[in-house]
Amino acid sequence: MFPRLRQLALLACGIAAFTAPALCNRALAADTASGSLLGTDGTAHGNVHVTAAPHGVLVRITAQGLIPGWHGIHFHEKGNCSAPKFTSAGAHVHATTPVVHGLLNANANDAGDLPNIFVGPDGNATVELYSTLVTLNGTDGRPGLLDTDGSSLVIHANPDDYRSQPIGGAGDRVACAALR
Ligand SMILES: [Cu+2]
Repeated sequence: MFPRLRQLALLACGIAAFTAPALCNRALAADTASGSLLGTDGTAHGNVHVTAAPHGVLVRITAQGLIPGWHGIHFHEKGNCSAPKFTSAGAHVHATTPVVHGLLNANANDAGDLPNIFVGPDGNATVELYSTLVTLNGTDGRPGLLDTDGSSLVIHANPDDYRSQPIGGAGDRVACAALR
């Protein structure tokens, strides 16, 4: 929501809180989140925007300066992208354990799973993706990206094979965006 609209929603909620609390909760929940993609040496690599959809989230990634080729990406469970290896971002977003990874795995329950992105010869990638495995605010019993410790989007060095455990062979974490 644009800041001005959000301000108006907050004002309207102040007035309507007694009559329509459900509507107010809806208006107050964030409907977008974003973060800057950082490399392990702190280099800026673009940004990530997440928009709440009725049954999941839309993700737009605009990345530069990456190594060309396919890269696995996932939602990780903490909104903390600290150098040098982004282990601070934690494991993948998940609702239940043990976590079984892989978009092509029949037993998967890994809510952080996302399709690979392709970085062109110029080092750029511009993609829009959709996931129904998470929500922005934890609705429908699915993990919320904006929970108390936040979340991040991590780009890995290698493609995700969508099957092997625990991260599809995607390798090192090469870029990370803390979402807020
Ligand atoms: Cu990952």
